[in-house]
Amino acid sequence: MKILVLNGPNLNMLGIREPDVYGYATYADLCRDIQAHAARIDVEVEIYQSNHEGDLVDKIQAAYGNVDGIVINPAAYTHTSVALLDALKAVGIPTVEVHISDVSLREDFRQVSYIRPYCLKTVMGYGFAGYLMAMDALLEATTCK
Ligand code: CA2
Repeated sequence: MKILVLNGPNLNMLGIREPDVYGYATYADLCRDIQAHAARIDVEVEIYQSNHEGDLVDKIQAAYGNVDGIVINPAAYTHTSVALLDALKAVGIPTVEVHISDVSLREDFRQVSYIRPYCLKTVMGYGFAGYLMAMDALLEATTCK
């Protein structure tokens, strides 16, 4: 099984500011946690981060036929991007939405997620562990079919 983990804008800045919301760990720490979990559950993983919406759309399209599941934290694009929703719908790959913070407890503008209706589930508020929970959910969903 191959999982693609996609991260949106500014997540490469983790650990640098807003530690009260996102913690002190860095993006490199997040990637290490994901790689270690992939090895534990015996799945292949590719991790990709971009600050550009079109790059994320391109990566989703390129996953078609090559990836069994997608974990995505679209960051700010969560709340704005019909393009990401359309790309996910176009490829039809099982997808889990992740947020490090609990967006349900934050500003009104973070209450909207354009991709959520497409996703198998949303994991929010568990920090980096949410990514690992999302990987487990995809493994379970795709092996229970
Ligand atoms: O909680 C999450 O994972 C978010 O997707 C993070 C996004 C935010 O726009 C979403 O509403 C919720 C922000 C990611 C940017 O993270 C920063 C990293 C370092 C310094 C400031 C922000």
